[in-house]
Amino acid sequence: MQLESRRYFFTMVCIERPYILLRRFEKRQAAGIAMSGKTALITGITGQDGSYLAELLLEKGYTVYGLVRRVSQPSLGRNLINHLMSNENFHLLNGDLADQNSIDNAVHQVKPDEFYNLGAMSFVPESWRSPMMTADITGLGALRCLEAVRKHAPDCRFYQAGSSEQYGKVREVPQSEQTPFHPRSPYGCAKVMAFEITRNYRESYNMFACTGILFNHESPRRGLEFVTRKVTMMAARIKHGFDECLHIGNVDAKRDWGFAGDYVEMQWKMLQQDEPDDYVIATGRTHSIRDMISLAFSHIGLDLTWSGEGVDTIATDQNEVVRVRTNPKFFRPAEVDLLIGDPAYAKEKLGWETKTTFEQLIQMMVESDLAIVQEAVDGGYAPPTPPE
Ligand code: NDP
Ligand code: GDR
Repeated sequence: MQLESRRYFFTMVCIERPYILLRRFEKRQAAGIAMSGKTALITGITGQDGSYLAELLLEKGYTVYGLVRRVSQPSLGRNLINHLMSNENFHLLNGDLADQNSIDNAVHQVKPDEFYNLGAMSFVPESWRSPMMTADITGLGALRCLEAVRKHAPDCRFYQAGSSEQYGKVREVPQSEQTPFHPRSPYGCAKVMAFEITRNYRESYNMFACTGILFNHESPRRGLEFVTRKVTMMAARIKHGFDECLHIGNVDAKRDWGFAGDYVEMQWKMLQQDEPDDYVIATGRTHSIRDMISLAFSHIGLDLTWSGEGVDTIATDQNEVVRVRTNPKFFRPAEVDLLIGDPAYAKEKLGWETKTTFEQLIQMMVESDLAIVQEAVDGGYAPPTPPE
């Protein structure tokens, strides 16, 4: 090495870099922010949970790396994390859950302390249309992440995003960590595979690998194709006169719905325990799709009365206008009729308490969608429409 470059190397590595880090540390301390000094790698960072988890970890002083798929229009699909792009501790890496090399490279480069695998093909109906892709991304994707961690960062703690869809045709009510699985969709089957391989890597390689079996959690950041957001956006559109009627599938299914912002904290907590384990995260309360629609529409001043059964179900408002119609195309080849989680173990071990009620959640989502539609009206452009 030449004298000049040695000098540069010495100044940069031994003096400037530690100085910069020390100044950052002092700045954060002065701002009252605890420095964790940890590094996390998150797949699915552009999704609902990924965006909330990234915010939480950055607040805790983590350096956060998110794995994103290359897209031809880089600004598209990233709107949930746009507000984080200027944070000096937030970075994106290109990668795909279908591609072992890209995950290996990311783990090798970042050497994370914690790895959160939130990436998935997560929309259940799509899993019947694309079962191979779902098995590849949602199932094998988890194995690819575990392999990358095993090879390149074996001490890294690993979180797998499990799902209540693993219970499917439920064997007991409520569902706990002991309830056997009976998935009802290719998506549910892929999540069971991911769950089992995560447990197997824990047992085979002594890895700190956990699965959170999370029941449905929603927020204003939920994709428009999922039922809660579809309903709250349609309520907002109806309120502003863009539509008259919501077209929906099976309104008799029941779900245990919580707030995503609360649930990501539990994902983090699972990795802070002394021993790795699997946990059910749920509210312990269930509501039908029908009740959720009635509640959402009450926030726009419509009181619904339901009549008919199955595909003939409709709901009219207080002025006899039909506001909900059932369409067979939204029914699934096999349905998960009833989900209600038993969060007792998470309560005991993680101190889990539901902070946001179902009523608060739906109100928050309707208000957010009313604001989005109002903004579109003011801006003179078309408001978002849930996909058909
Ligand atoms: P979203 O659908 O909002 O986000 C899915 C994420 O996965 C997106 O960031 C998406 O990226 C990414 N992704 C999809 N395919 C690939 C791929 N091939 N390579 C890399 N990334 C990919 O899901 P949620 O945030 O709601 O859920 C997070 C996780 O939790 C998922 O695994 C989901 O299955 C699971 N889960 C969710 C529950 C819920 O109620 N929300 C309940 C139980 C489990 P892109 O933006 O490029 O599409
Ligand atoms: P789910 O969520 O399948 O539980 O998976 P979704 O909101 O899509 O469906 C919930 C229930 O609503 C019924 N439903 C409809 N669903 C949609 N999407 N659109 C409709 O028009 C409609 N009408 C009725 C469904 O039949 C179903 O019973 C979500 C995802 O986030 C998964 O990734 C996650 O693992 C599970 O939650 C837990």
